[in-house]
Amino acid sequence: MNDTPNRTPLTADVERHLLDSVGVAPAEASPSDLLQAVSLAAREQLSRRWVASTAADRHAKARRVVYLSMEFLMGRTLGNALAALGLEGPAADAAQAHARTLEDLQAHEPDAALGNGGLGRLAACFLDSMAALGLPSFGYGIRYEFGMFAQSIQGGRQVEHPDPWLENGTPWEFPRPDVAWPVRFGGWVEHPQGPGGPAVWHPAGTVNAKAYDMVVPSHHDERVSTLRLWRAAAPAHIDLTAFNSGDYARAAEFKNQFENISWVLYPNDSTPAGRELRLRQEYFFTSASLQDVLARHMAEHGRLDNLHEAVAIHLNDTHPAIGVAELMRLLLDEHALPWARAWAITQATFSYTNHTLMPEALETWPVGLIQSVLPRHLEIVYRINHEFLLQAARHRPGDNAFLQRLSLIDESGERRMRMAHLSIVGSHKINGVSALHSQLLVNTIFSDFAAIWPERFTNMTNGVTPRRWLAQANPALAALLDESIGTAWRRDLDRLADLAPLADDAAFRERFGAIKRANKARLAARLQRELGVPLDPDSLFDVQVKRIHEYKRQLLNVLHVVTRYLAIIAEPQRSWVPRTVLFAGKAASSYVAAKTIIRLIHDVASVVNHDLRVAGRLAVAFVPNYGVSVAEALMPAADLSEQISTAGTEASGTGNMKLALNGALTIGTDDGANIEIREAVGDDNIFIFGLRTPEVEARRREGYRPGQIAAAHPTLQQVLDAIGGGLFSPDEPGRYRGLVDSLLQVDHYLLLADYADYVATQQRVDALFTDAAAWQAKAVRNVAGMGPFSSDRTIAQYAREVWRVQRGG
Ligand code: B1N
Repeated sequence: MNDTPNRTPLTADVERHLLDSVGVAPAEASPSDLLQAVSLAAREQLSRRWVASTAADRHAKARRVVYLSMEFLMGRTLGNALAALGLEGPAADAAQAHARTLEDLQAHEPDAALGNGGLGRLAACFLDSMAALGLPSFGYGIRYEFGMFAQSIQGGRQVEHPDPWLENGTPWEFPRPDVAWPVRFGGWVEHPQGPGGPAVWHPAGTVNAKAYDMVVPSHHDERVSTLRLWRAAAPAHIDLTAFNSGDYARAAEFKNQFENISWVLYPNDSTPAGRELRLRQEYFFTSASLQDVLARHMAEHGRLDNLHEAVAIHLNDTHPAIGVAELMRLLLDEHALPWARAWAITQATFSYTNHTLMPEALETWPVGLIQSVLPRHLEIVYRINHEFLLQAARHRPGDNAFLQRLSLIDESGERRMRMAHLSIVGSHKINGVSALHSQLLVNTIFSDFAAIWPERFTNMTNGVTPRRWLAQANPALAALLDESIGTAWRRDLDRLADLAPLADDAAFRERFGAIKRANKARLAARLQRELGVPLDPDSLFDVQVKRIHEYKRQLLNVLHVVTRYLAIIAEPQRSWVPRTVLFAGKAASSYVAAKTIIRLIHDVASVVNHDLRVAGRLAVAFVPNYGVSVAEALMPAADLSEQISTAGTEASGTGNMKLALNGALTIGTDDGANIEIREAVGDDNIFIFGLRTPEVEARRREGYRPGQIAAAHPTLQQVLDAIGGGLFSPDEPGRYRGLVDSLLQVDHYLLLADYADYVATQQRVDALFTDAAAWQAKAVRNVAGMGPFSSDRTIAQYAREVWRVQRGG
C-alpha cells in the first residue's frame, strides 16, 4: 500500500492515524476505522486554522457575533470539512487505497441531530455562512447526549428510538476541560444594600457547564468559527460527600439531578415544552454562554461598560430569552454596574428573531416556577417590566388594556412570564424570517410593541447554505453549473442568474434533466433497498418533507393522493401522468393528530402500492427518519416541492429553498418565503394556489363551514368517505372516522377550502410534466432564481443591519 503511485499527503496522514490514533493495522481497517482516521486527518488541519483565527480575533479585539440557540442541526461533518479544506479528492484516494469509497465511510458517520427542524437547521446554515463571510462569531448551544429521536415505522406507526450519537465518541469535538462555568438554581436572594442595590443570590444548587467546541470551517478562506456546546456536570464535591457516606445509589441519583440538564433534546417543533427541565436547559446554556462572553470581554478589554461595542448577542427565538435578565444580573450583582447603565448595555447588545406566529407556540413560564428556579431573575424582570410599563403609559395615557397586553407578565390566569415580550423589550432589533411573517408580526402579535418602537422591527428572510445543499448534496448539478456559468456562484449565489438564458438551450436542458433523472434513480435504488418499495424514476417525484404538523397540511396532500387514486380507478383507460408521492418527517412524540397522519400515509401507501389498477401510475412512499442526511438524498431527486401550509402559518420554510435550488418546481400557498420564491423565479415558474392570508382571516371571521364545502363537492365528499369509511384501513374501518369528522366540523387549517384549487393546480402540474422541455426550462429558471436564498445573503444582512459586525482578519 505504501507504494501506491497516487499517494497523497492525506493518505499518509490517514495511515498514520490508523496506527497511532485508531490503533488498527491499516490492512485490517474497517469502514468505521477509516472514517475515524480520515476525520482525524481533516481535523488536525482544521485545528491549525482554528488556532490561527481565534488568535487573530483576540489580537484584533474583533467585534463578534454570539448566536444563542437551543438547537443546531449540524448533520454530518466529514463531507463538509473535506470540501472546506479542498480535500475531497485526496480523501477519496485515501479511501480507495483501502478498496472503499468515501461514501462508504461517510455512511458510518452519525448525524449531529441537535435540533428539531427548520429552526435548528437554520442555525447550522447560519454558522456556515458566518464562517464563509469571515465574521468573528461564536455559536452557543447544548451538547445533548441524545439528539432528535430516531424514527422507525412499525405497522405503519411512528416508533421513537433514542439517538445516542456520542456513544462511540466523535472526532469533531474539542473538549475544553479548562472552560467551565457554574450555573446556579433555586434558593433565595439577599439585598444587603437595600432593594435597588446589587443582590446576593444564595442558590440551592450549582451545576457546572463544561465546554465542548466544534469547528465550523469557512469554505472560502482559512478562517474557522466555533460552535461551543455545554455539557452539564455535577460539581465534584457532590460525588465526594455522597460516596464517602457509602450511599452509591443516592450519590448517582443526586449526580443525575444535575447532569440530566444536557441529556436530551426536547423533540417538540413549533410547540413549547412547558416543563421545568426545559426551563433549566434554557437558563443553563444561556448563563454559561454569557459568563463565557463576559470573561472573554474582560480579558480583552478589562471593563464591561463597552460590552455592546464589542459583541452582538442574538436570541434564536425566545429559548435563550432569560439571557436578558441574566446579563442584567451579571452586570448588576457580579460587576456592580448601576441599573441604568446595565440596562442600556443589555438593550444595545441583544437582538431577537421570532420564528412563529402561532399564539399557542409562544413561550410563557409560570411565575411560580421562575420564582422557585430563578428567584433573582424574577426580581429583575419585575423591575424591567415596571420601568417599561411606565414608559409605555406615556404613549397611551390611561389605556390600561394596552399596558396589560404589553406587560412581561400575563395576568389573565395563572400568572406567566411572556418570553417574547422580555426578548423584545431587551433587544434593539427584532426580526421575522420572511417578508410576510415580519409584516404579520408588526400587524398582529407584536402590534402594540411596534406602536411604541416601530424602528426596532425588521425582516431578515431566511436562507440556506449552498455548500451543503447544492455543492455537497448535488455534485453533478454543481459540476454542470461550473462548466456552464463558471464557478463564481460558489462564492456569490446571485451568479446563478447567469443560468437563466440556458433555460432556452435544448442541449443544456437535456444535461440538466439527465442529472435529475440520475438523482431520482439513485434515490429509487436506495428506497428499494431500504423499504422494499419499487419506484419509477421516470415518474414525477412529488416531495413533501418537513415536520409533521397540522398547519403544514400533509393531510391535504393525502386528500389529493386519494383523489388521484379514485380517479385512476374510475377511468383506467385514460392516460395518467405517473407520479410518485414521497413523504418524510417526524411527529412530536406527544402529538396525536400528527401521528395519525403518519399512519394514514402508510395505510394509503399500502393500498395504493398493492393495487394493480394504478400500478405504474401512482405510488406513495414514506421515507423514515427524516433528518439532514436523508434530506441531502431527497432534495436533489425531487421534481415537485410541496409547500402547502395554510396561508399565514409557516413563518418562512427553508425546505422550499433547498428543493428549488435543486431544480424542483414548487406547488405552494401564498405563505412564508414561498411568496419571495415566487417573486424570484417568476409567476410562470411556480404553482401558487389557495386562499391568501387575508382571505384565510376573512373566512374564519365569517364563520367557516367545512361541512358545506364537502356537501357541495362530490369528489371531495367521495374522498372523505373513502378515508372515513375504512377503504385504507379495512382491518379497522373506523380508524380515520374521527379525523374526517374533525375535518368536516372544524378544519382549523382550512384544508377543505383549499382542496379544489389544490387539485386543479395538481392537474396543471401533470400537464406541464408531459412536456419535458417546458418542465426542464422552468426547473432551470428555478435554480437561476435562487441566488437571494443563500444564507450568505441573510447573514450579510444581519451583519450589516442588526449586528454591525464585519469580516475579521
Ligand atoms: O423556524 C424555521 C422556519 O422556516 C419555519 O417556518 C418555522 O416553523 C420554524 C419551538 C420552534 N418556528 N418555531 C420553531 C422549534 C422548536 C421549538 O422548541 C419552536 N421552529 C420554527 C426557521 O426560521
